[in-house]
Order: sequence, then C-alpha cells, then structure tokens
Amino acid sequence: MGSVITGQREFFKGINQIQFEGLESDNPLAFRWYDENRVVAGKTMKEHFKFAGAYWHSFVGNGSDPFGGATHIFPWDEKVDPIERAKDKMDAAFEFFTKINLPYYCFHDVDVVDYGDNVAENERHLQTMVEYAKEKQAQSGVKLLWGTANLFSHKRYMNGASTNPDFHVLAHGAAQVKCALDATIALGGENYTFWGGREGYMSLLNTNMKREQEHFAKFLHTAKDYARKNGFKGSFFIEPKPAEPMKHQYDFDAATVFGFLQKYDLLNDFSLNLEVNHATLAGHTFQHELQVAVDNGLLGSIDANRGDMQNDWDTDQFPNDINELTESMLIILEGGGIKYGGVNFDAKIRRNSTDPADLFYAHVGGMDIFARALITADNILQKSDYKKIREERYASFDSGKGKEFEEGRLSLEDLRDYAAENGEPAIISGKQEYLENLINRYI
Ligand code: XUL
Ligand code: CO
Repeated sequence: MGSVITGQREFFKGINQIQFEGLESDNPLAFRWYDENRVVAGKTMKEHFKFAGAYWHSFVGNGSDPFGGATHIFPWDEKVDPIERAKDKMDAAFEFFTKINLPYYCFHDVDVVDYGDNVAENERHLQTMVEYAKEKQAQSGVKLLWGTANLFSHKRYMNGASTNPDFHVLAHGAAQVKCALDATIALGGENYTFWGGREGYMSLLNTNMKREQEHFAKFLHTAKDYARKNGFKGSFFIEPKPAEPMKHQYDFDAATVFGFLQKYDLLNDFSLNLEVNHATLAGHTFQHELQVAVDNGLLGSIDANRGDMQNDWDTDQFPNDINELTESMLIILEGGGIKYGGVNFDAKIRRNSTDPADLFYAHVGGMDIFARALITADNILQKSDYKKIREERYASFDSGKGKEFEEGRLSLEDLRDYAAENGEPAIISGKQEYLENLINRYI
C-alpha cells in the first residue's frame, strides 16, 4: 500500500487510508474481503482486478439529472482559472485514489480540464495537466489504466463524431482523439478506450448506415496507426452499449462488435471493455457478454457497475450483486483472466449521496464484492463438481460418432443413419437448479 498523496488542501478531511480489516471488522470504512496481497488462483487480488477510479463520475459528475441541477458541491470546483481548478480536481482525485487504495485511474480529456471550441487551446490545456499528472503518478504510484476522448458531450457531436454525416465534425473528433492519445502515451497509459457515445443514429430516415460504419472503421484504423507510430503498445478497447444517448448505437453488444472488428480487420489491435449496465441494456446478462468476449479472445477490460431491475436506462450504480459477480468471476477465471485492462468503477454515487464519505463507501463496497466473488468463484472451481457437470453434458462428443462430427468427418447422410440406427435419445437433465444452489452454497 502506498502513502496518501494530498495537494495543498486536504479535500477528504477526517478520512484516513482505507485498510483491510477482515470479516471480523464492522468498520464501514475498511475492506472486509479485498486484501490486495492475498493470492487467489495464482495471482494477488491487486493483479487480478487492477481496480481503477473513474474521473468523470467521481470528480466531475455533480449529481445533476434531467430534472435538476447539481447536488454534489465540490470544493475542488471553486477556482475561476481553468488550470488552477483542474489542478485542485487532480489533487482531490489522487488524494482519493491513494486513500481508497486504487492502483489505477481512467479519464476522458474533458474530465481533466475544461474544453472549449479552440483546438490548439484545448491541446495546451491538456498538455499542461499531463505534466501535472506525471508528478502525481510518480508521487503516488497510481497508474493510468486507460485514457479516452469525450466525443459525445459537445453540441457539434449531436449526430455522432466519426459517424457524423459532416466530415468537418469528424475532423474535430480526430483532433480530440489525437490529443487524448498523446496524453495517454505521455502518462504511460496501458490502454485506450473508444466508447462510441453517439456513433449510431436517431432515425434511419436520414442515415446511411453502411457509409457511417465504414467511416467509423476508417477512423479507428487512422487513430490506431497514429498511436502505434508513436510507440503505444497497449490495447484499444471498444466499449459496447446498445443505445442511450442514441436510439441505436453501432457498438450494440459484444457479438456485434466482434463482427465489426473482424469485418474491418481490427481484431489484432482492439478488444472489448465490457460494462455491466450496458450488457443489461442490450438485453443480456453481464455473464453473457463476458462469455462472448472470452470465447473470441477479446476480454480486454471491465467497467464495473450495475443497473436497476425496474429501470431501462444506464443508472451506473455501484456493484453489489454477489450472484451476478460470482457467475462473472467464474467466466473470467475459466477464461484466463482480464487480458489487458482491469476493473474500472464506471459508477456514480446517487444524487442524494452528498457526504464526502459516500464516495468511499461506494468504492469499498465495490472492491469488496469483487474480492468476495473472486474467492467464491475460485472455491467453486477448485472444490465443487461445477466444471465436471458441464463437461459431462458434452461427453457424447468426446468419442465415437460425436467426435467424428466435431472433426468434420460426418455427412448429413451419416447423421441420418446414426439417428435411424440408435432410436430415440434419452432425456438428460440440465441440472440448472442444482447448479444455482451450488453457487449459493459457496457464497
Ligand atoms: C457511458 C460510458 C462511458 C465510457 C467511457 O455509458 O460507459 O463513461 O466508459 O467513455
Ligand atoms: Co463505461
């Protein structure tokens, strides 16, 4: 554990560095499960998760919603000069990261410092803050998991960025991506994310979908080539989300993005950043999205949060569902882990969670629930018949005619003859309830 880094002002007064105290503890500002040095399935918890704080939700998002303004009144938002204000915000962010013991963080360009309409001035602002962030990273040891550019908030992006029908807007998106890539590379950022915020459509009546998707692919290739030319070794993440803010977004879900990356020859450089609430918006479980990614070698990173069962929008709540996460950790462990990134808390405290400590409770809970899910999933894999049950379901393909079919050695006539010769198949249970109970037993 590193030491706490504060700037000139301490923003989270009265909150000390959060420690692991174990299950006996009833201290709400202590970890009960997340012990960063504990080894599970051959790696420390710190290595398994590479937990990251999200700059936007924790230090920018102020609790406002479509029906009302800010409720989180940030003390780091007081100064008038944009750079001075950005430095206060960064001081607060690194104080928080070091107090909660997050080894990584993630940002959009516009989270770090105000962006206006002047490309050169925006570049100067971000470069100034990159120099400041370098010092903060060196003092604290906190690293950049990924950087990204916000190509969705400015009014010019109302019809998309790289999929905008206006080339001029696309070029502005490219200018922002160039600058955000430069920042990511300068800070030793391990990866770079593209969430296609408004890359999609509101109406097909005014949309040439084919042309927009071709532009999207060309844009990604151009950005990737620039970053590689400048020494970037990390993975580029595409973050699927089916809708919101657009009616339809091209990066709909993991399977759609896989098809897109394959079609446009981007599979060598790109992988997926999967977000729990985006999966549920797509009508999938998070587990489904993880399995699609693992099966295609594309599990790049995770944006951790959860949705609300009664709402159909991206509520971005902090994770707290142990069943969802245990089943997810089973897939991640069996798939060999998260490939390039880590677990970024793309989650926000509620509009009415207005105490400085609320941000700490939220992250303590999130880190603890992942740690608990990891331990539980590892126990299930080590001690139970979970894996065996699934393997045995497919035993008919392990030898004989089933094996020959897998090897592509049977024709349709061969299959017909097998069916005719062997009569009606036995009824075999899928044992779903047995397996659900098994998960709960280990929780
Ligand atoms: C939006 C979302 C973004 C991306 C980064 O739903 O998840 O915050 O993670 O642009
Ligand atoms: Co996200």
